[in-house]
Amino acid sequence: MEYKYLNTIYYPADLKTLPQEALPIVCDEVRDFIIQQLSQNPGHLGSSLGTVELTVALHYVFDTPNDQLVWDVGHQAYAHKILTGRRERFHTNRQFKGIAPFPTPAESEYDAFIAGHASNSISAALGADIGYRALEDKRRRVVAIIGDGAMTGGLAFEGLNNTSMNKNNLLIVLNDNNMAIDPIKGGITQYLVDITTSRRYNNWRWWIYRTARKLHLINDDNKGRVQRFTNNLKALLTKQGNNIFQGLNLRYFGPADGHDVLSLVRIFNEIKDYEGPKVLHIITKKGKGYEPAENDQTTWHAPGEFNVATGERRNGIGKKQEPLWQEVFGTTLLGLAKEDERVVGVTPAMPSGCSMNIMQRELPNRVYDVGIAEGHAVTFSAGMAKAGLIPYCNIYSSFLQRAYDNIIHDVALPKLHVIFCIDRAGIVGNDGATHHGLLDLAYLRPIPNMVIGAPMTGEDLQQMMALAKDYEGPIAIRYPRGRSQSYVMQYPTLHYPQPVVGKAVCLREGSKVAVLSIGAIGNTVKCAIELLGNKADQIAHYDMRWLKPLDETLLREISDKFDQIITIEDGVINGGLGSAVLEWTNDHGYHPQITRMGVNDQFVEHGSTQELYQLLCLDQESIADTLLKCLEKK
Ligand SMILES: Cc1ncc(C[n+]2csc(CCOP(=O)(O)OP(=O)(O)O)c2C)c(N)n1
Repeated sequence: MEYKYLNTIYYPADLKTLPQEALPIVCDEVRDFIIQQLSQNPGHLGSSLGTVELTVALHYVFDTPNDQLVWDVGHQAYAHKILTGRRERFHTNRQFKGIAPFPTPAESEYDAFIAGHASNSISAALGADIGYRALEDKRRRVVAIIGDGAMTGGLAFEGLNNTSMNKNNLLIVLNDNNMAIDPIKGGITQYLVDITTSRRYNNWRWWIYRTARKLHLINDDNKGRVQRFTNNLKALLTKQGNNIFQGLNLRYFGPADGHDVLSLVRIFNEIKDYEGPKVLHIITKKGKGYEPAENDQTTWHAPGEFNVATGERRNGIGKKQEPLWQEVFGTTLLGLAKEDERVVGVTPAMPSGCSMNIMQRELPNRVYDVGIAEGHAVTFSAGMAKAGLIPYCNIYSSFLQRAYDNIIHDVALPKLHVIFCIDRAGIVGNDGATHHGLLDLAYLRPIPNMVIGAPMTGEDLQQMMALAKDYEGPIAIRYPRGRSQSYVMQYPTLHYPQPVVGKAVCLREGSKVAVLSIGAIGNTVKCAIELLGNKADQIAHYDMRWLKPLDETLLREISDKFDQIITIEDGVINGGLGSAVLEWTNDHGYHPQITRMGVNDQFVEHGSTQELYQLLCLDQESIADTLLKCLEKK
């Protein structure tokens, strides 16, 4: 595309050479560029369209990368990438070996922190600000940019609290579009809607502050008192009490129009060198500048490919396909909830992502969207279980990491009946390292009282969810992103009983090597075995179904019969199924040769799931190769 200004901008230094009057045009061009690019190479559209003016103004005013921009959830940072040396490679965004989906310091010095999981920006930015001050590098400014959705996370509040306790110059930009992925409800959101401010007040306050400084009436000791005084002045002028930020002794500016780039430039120029912590509250619109995205913000958070002119999405909609795993979860949960009034759903801000919105539509009072608050979601579920409800708490595998101690302390130790439905387990694809769900099997296994299951098919998921309802105690069911497979039923020798906790299933008898898989990767194993032709008879395949408790009876049979065992899992091999089988055989005096297949000790990059499984040697062909090699062993 021919753009008057954008084609000449490679880095913020180029942007800074332009006159201010050019900035609105630059914003239009960046916005158009994002829309055109994402129509062909899918990504997070709505949030990034909402931050175009903010990003242009930040890079125009601040001295990046010396000054640090800390983005919270980097899905809003596409304009930032485009203006910081990655415009010409932006068509590779999220692709295998292309530029990373989220800000990544290893990729660019302009990316201050990893930003895939919400609500970390204030803490990280505060630490950096204090660090630079401590190291006498006071010229560096640090800005945290956080959305109102991310602001519902407890970590953000911990950061705010600490910001008010420390000497720092942090600037927090609160990007308020009144949306997360789904509409946000809750006290904080309503509160932000209610905040108003007067320009007159801010001018007054600045004047008082400067005059008082000159007259030496303000020093570091009494600054807090002066701030409280000016806050009270605001209360008088605006007929409103202190807002939460002011209550925390943070200077509050706004709300400002987050789509008026010139006024953002003016405000940043004015406040960037104010001493002390400060919050600029801006109002933006998710999907700004592209009508379909403005009108249906949830769908257009990450719409897939689309036709720019018509707004038609090309997501295979209308094609008959296997249901998504999340849809199996959503419909099953609704069915269970209709049968049993104790069943409730809990989600930390992902009702559409995990398909709990299926139940939300029919039984809205039985679904609790608690905000981006995984730890709270878990402890809240514990409380519900204590009272006798049966909470199905659905959290993506990688986000559940945020709630580790809540699982241990609040659910497992008191042995409460919380059912964890762990979506996006395994490789998730283009969202990359921050979002892969590769650790859950390993991090849940050591927790006492925890039961861990992984269905191989959609039917298995349904059965496990139903079984979990009547199981007393914590139980986790993990399943992947994407479409569920149902072809396990094609096994000729299949004897497939109703699931029982801790009972594995023999999918195929074999004479020489036993393959033990867990979860949906068992489907790939099945195809790999079929690739072996007449050698397939030598391979036995077991779907372990439960990582904990392990099916010890079956393990004994397998260990008695085979001296070669292969374990395969869609997660790290440190601590998962392979480790469990190794430990069990060792502890019970068996010494088979065990080949553990899974993800080695590494963070996995981004790319399509197919590319990544190949990279990890967990695709059909690689698994078939490993099987062949094992068969060739004496
Ligand atoms: C810890 C964590 N939980 C959930 C998510 C999934 N997630 C990604 S973006 C998002 C909404 C963020 O809302 P907001 O901060 O307001 O940004 P917006 O998308 O509105 O620009 C959610 C819930 C996440 N990235 N991290």
